[in-house]
Amino acid sequence: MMSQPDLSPSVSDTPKPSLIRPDAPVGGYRAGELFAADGSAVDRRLFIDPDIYRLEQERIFTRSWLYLGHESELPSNNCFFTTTMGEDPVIVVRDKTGRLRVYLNSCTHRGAMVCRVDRGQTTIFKCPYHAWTFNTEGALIGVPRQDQVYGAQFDRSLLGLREAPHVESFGGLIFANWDPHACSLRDYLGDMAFYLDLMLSRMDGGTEAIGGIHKWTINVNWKIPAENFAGDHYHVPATHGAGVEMGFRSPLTNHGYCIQTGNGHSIGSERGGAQQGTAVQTDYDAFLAQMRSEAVAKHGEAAGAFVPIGVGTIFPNLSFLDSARFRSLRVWHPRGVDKIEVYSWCIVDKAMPPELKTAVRRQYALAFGPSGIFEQDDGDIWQSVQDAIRGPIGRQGRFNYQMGLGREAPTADRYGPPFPGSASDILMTEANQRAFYRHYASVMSTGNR
Ligand code: UNU
Ligand code: FES
Ligand code: FE
Repeated sequence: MMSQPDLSPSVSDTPKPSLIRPDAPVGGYRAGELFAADGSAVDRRLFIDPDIYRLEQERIFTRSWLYLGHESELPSNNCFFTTTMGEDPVIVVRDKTGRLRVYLNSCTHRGAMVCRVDRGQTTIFKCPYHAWTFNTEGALIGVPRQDQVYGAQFDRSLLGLREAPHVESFGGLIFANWDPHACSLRDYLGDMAFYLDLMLSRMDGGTEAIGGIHKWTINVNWKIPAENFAGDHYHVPATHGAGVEMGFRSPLTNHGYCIQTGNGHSIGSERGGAQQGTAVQTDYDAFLAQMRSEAVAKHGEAAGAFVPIGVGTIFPNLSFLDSARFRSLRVWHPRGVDKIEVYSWCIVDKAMPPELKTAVRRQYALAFGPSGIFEQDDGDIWQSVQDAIRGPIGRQGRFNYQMGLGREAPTADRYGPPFPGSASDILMTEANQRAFYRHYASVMSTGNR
């Protein structure tokens, strides 16, 4: 296993993080009004102002690679599911040739959702409003009484479903991007791809999502959970104190890493992994040991410390939680400035024995499903944040992210090659949140992705 890192900050090897340009316009504001240059303070209006929210929808959610679902949800051709990219509803389909495609779930006639169910298998989408019908390639193939009511000059080929220009997957995770000029998903993930690989491709055959998707609503701005999962270990002893005391979670130490991998993505990794669950589950311990040795064989000794990998957020709103008991992916779908819909998946290795998959799913549901003890702890506090910043006084001032300032250094200097990104030498730091908001500020002010 790895040796303990030196805890003294090394000034010489601390990379200069990109700073927020104070004069850059962010909607009707200047960036300097909303952010400290290093991301260590963020204006409360970011979480409550509808104009900022509208700007986020345009600048972030139409230009970022957004996670839609797991490839295992589309096992055969003509399978589909529906979700949203920001506020825009989409249909994700594996077409008749097996290609993944994403369509705006809105009829080109007069806007109705052409698909009203969560998932299924079909060769056509028939709009319930006037019954225009589209195939899984998005083409308009059926128009009731077309000859009678539209005449000869009507061109169906111009009226196909609006299609997202880029759809790609990484390690079984399907993403799409509305921006015609988007970089590749691989480039967008950047150094995060290395760690995602450690989480998703440990075993031959990769992962699958099991047990459907949990969906629920929390009255909170989407950035609060995104920054929490970016690596807010500091909240664990307080927010989840009761669960820890009752033995449903291993107590937190300050040993681990907060890693910033660029583009606003980051990982928080508790050494050895959090044991979140109801009981000792020796089967999973044995399976983890096997996963760890495979990771070590592939990437060297230090990789063992990243199995399980911990928590993390992939900018803007995909988070993961890979603990010593289960793995979950979740998307914090924005539904207005003060509301989200959470989609949450339980992920397992296909190679796991079936009984272990069942046990893992149970541990996930009891800890981080919609009624899970830790999910409930977080959701309750997050709603209280939103309630406390709604009023005219509450929306004034800034949130604070000063913890662990200046302790970041190249990950490889601390943990050796091949580990990319920049890392803090302690677990309890807000380095990841600062990286999230520096990237957020850059996207919001320049529109760059
Ligand atoms: O419990 C959580 N939401 C959590 C735990 C988040 C980040 C780090 C550890
Ligand atoms: Fe962190 Fe209150 S102590 S929000
Ligand atoms: Fe939490």
